[in-house]
Amino acid sequence: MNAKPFNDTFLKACRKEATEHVPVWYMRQAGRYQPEYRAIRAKHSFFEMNYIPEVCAEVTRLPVEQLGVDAAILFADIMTPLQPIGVDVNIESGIGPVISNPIRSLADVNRLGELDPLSHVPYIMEAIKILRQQLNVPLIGFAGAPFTLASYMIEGGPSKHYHKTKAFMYTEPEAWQALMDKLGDMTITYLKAQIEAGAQAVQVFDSWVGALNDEDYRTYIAPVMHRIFSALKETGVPTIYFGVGAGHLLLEWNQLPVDVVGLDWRMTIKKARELGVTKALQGNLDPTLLLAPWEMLEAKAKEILEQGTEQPGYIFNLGHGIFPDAKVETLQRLTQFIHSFKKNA
Ligand code: 1CP
Repeated sequence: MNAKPFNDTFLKACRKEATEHVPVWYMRQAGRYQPEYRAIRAKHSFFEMNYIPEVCAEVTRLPVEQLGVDAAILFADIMTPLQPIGVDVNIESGIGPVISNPIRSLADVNRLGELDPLSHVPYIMEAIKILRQQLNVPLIGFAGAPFTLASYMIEGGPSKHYHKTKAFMYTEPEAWQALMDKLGDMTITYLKAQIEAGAQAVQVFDSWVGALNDEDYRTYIAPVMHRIFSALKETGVPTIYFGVGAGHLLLEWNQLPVDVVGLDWRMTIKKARELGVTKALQGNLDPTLLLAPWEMLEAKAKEILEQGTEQPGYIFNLGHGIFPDAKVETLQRLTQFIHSFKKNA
């Protein structure tokens, strides 16, 4: 369907191979900042957009066609596999995921079912297959990491301090472990199914794990993340791990069998390298700069590009998702700027 040759710069960068230009994609590259997205969203609930593979594929392709990015990310949510295992979740406009039956006990954890991707989320697998026919850039599959999923499942929705989640972790160690085991299994099963269907890389979003200090991360989270990335390694597909405000965990992450580490804007790429991070890196423009004057945005992007290209294995991205008030034109101009960047020019 697509006459353009396949653009593999993103996959090469994941493997720390040299690339002719710096590859770029943006977290939340499909979303409310796009008039086309808003028009489709006006007709469907979030999950309906997921359930109809053609709509899911169309929304996934939007930013590839509109911005010219080097990778597509499947249009779904980290909550998508939770409904079928018994989590009553809705995505509410302007809020995010809201869960009516939050986890409060070991009994609640034990009630969660097991994910069977082919029967529970066949529409995701179908959307991936359609996209592989249509795209000339790699398709990134994704899932939420256990801590981040657990935070929604325990708090019942978005949270600032994750105090219910952390209190559960500290006071119900057996239930916490059972929950991490279940969510770990689910993440592995779900991502392997996405890879089987055609996803060419996978990103694990641990957006909120930065709420933990490094010692708690080692105790409560590192084992399940190790298990997830070890299982994915068998597939040979590149893996990416991302979190917000998690700079203090970078050395823990560097020990995981993951290929790429995603940084937010709080820590520079230079500093991450100085700390001893040896993985390929992805990031890390502060998304609020998309709302700043172009000259400021360009100067910051250039600084990040210079730091990122010090070593092979660099993918440009934002430090977190695009805000709804960003402009399509700004992202188009930024993408062109990144693609035309030449080291030491
Ligand atoms: O284009 C893309 O990036 C692909 C689609 C995608 C991805 C990768 C969506 C669509 N969600 C996600 C991941 C996701 N969902 C994360 C990890 C990345 C991150 O940190 O942003 C998280 C934490 C969620 C949970 C979630 N879903 C939120 C955040 C709430 C909070 O706690 O602050 C929100 C707002 C949603 C809804 C959602 N998911 C995706 C979109 C486009 C939207 C907005 C839906 C709408 O139109 O109402």
